[in-house]
Amino acid sequence: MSEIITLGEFIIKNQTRFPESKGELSSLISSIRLAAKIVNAEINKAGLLDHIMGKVGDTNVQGEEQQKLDVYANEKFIKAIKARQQVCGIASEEEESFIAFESEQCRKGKYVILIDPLDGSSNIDVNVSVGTIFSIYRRVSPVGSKATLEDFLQPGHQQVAAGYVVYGSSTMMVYTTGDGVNGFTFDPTIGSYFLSHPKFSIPKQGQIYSINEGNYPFFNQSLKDYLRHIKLVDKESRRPYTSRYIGSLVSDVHRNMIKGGLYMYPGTSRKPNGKLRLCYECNPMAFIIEQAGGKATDGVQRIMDIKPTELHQRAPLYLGSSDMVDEVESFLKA
Ligand code: P6P
Repeated sequence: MSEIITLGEFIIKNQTRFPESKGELSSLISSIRLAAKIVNAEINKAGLLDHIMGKVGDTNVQGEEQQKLDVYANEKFIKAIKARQQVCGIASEEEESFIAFESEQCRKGKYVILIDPLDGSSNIDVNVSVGTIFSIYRRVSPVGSKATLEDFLQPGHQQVAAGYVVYGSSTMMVYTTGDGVNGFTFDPTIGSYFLSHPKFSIPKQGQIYSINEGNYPFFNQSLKDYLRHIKLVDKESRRPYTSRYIGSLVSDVHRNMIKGGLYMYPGTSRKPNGKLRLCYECNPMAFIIEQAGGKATDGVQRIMDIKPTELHQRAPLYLGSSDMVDEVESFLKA
């Protein structure tokens, strides 16, 4: 039995990696831990309490129906993060613009955070797993001033931390601060997260591919050629691959992290930049995947090298096992 380490103990043990941060980053990650517990408790009751089921009637900045739980999750994460007075601002999928925290203490914060508070929320009403995604940067604006948009539009390789919470058959928090990826499973009987998946390492090759093939008519020919290739029967390369698509980025990526695989949300003739948002979905997942030994590209370039120009901009995403990303890129670049 490996050593029993709580997430709190792990955060403290690892904060020595950021000598310039006097525990700010630890406190910030800890606030995410707390908010995830609160959201998890509500998600687990979603089938019982109609006040959190279904749609809130509004649409978010993406024009997507807002589910009541993603509004709830957004409020809880913003409140928990703001209360720690460690970040100067936050950007969220559910907020049109970034929020610059006004207090003097917050303006001294060295970090900004971007979140997708409840990704895959359309799955809530059908009891399929959903997730939270977060990304943390050092601010580029002067400490003591108000956060600026530039603080949030940094390329992904500038991230100091990124992670996700998957509210699945069990609730897990998986995150990196640039020194590998570790997974913590929540024990609701104790109310703590325990280290359950130390040092994630995604297999270089896998046989699982995740894509919404309902969009096939709108894929470009090179992607269609790849999808045909992986369906051919070839014992040596263990083709045909297996299709697994949950419709929840966090869940599909989490499975691929463990078993190996490739998640794709490509650009199409209808949506040339795909559906996923660069700043708070693609970049944090790319940081995590690369730290676990995988790859993440937009089909042409490394996701984390893209310089964002808009907070909610979208990017095509291919991420997972490095050999599988290389293989699909060989078709896309042919
Ligand atoms: P589609 C959820 O809305 C999400 O952002 C990801 O979590 C998921 O992988 C994808 O969109 C599903 O999109 O178009 O296949 O339903």
